[in-house]
Amino acid sequence: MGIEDSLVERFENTQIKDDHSPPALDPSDFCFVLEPEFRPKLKHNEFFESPTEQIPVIDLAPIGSGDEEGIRKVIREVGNAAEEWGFFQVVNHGVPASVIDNLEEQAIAFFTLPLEEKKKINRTFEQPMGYYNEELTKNYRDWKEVFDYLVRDQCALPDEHCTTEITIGNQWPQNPSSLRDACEIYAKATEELAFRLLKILSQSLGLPAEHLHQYFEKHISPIRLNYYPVCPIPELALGVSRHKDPSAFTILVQDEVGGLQVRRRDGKWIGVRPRRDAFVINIGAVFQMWSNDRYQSVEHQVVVNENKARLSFPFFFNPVAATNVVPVPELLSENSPARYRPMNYGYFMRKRNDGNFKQDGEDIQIEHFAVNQSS
Ligand SMILES: O=C(O)CCC(=O)C(=O)O
Repeated sequence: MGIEDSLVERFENTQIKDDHSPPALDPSDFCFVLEPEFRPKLKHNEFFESPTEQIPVIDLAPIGSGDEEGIRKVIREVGNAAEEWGFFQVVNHGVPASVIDNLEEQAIAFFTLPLEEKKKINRTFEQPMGYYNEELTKNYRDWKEVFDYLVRDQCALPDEHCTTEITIGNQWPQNPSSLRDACEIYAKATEELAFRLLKILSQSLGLPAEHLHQYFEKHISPIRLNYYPVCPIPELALGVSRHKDPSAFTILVQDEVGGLQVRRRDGKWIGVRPRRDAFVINIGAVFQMWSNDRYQSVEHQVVVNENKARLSFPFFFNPVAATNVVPVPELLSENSPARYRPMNYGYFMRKRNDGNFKQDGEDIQIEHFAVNQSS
């Protein structure tokens, strides 16, 4: 039996246990199979125990408590984690567990619907919000299904040629009818957390708490419901291939299955142990530029498994499209000159979104805007 026959057989066996009909993902077309160098080294449930092999967990309880010393400690811890890891978890974050549980329940009800039903709100190039099961990361098909929606219901983005602005909005499914409510309640709660974190991150750089708020008045942040079905070939495919986020930062909640992996500075992959009471926060491209590389946007990926589907909900906190992202002038000096040229955020996002649909080369990265790089 050749590798192709063996993959098809493993896939068909998995489908007997799974309820999808027709399947939303089918590896027999090989678009999921990664080159050996990109295949996962660790399983979804393999974690290291030592503190240098776990991203930091930060308790946000002092924020809003009036405990000045406690607040300073949180700001220090966040700054250190953003510098050392680009990733950390937060507990006592203020988002009620019931809001997350309710969204999980509705997301499962949606993703376990027949494919034709989900495709009624299929995402397209022109309508980037809705359901999608064909996303590419770094030119490979991801073993995942997604539902994307905007936190603010509508936003303005440059068109395909970056010549005019277009307005995009949300698409909601009729079935399950309560998904929209669950999504909107989750968006409101996590948006508040995003603004709290924005203040902490600004202060951790020595800036006034609300220094960066001006870029988020009409922010263009989407939330994604990720559903990773059981996968017959978890050692050959990934739920999401290695990538860095184009956001300012990302706030993610994951269920108990595990699968998120982060690349440490020395190149070693580390599994992020799921915690029901925590959000995972990671620095994105925009904060890396604002901080002039003090904070790192770090590669991460998602490993899938043969036994249990997984859910995660990232909130990509994105500034308004018209933002010209540059290293914050207050953080620059003669010894620390700007490492980046101005980058129009709408242009950057448009180019990144194009990469989700096309299989033709590298995604745009902030390195394209590095000083001394040709554009
Ligand atoms: O599912 C996860 O834990 C991470 C998801 C992710 O990196 C993404 O959706 O960009």
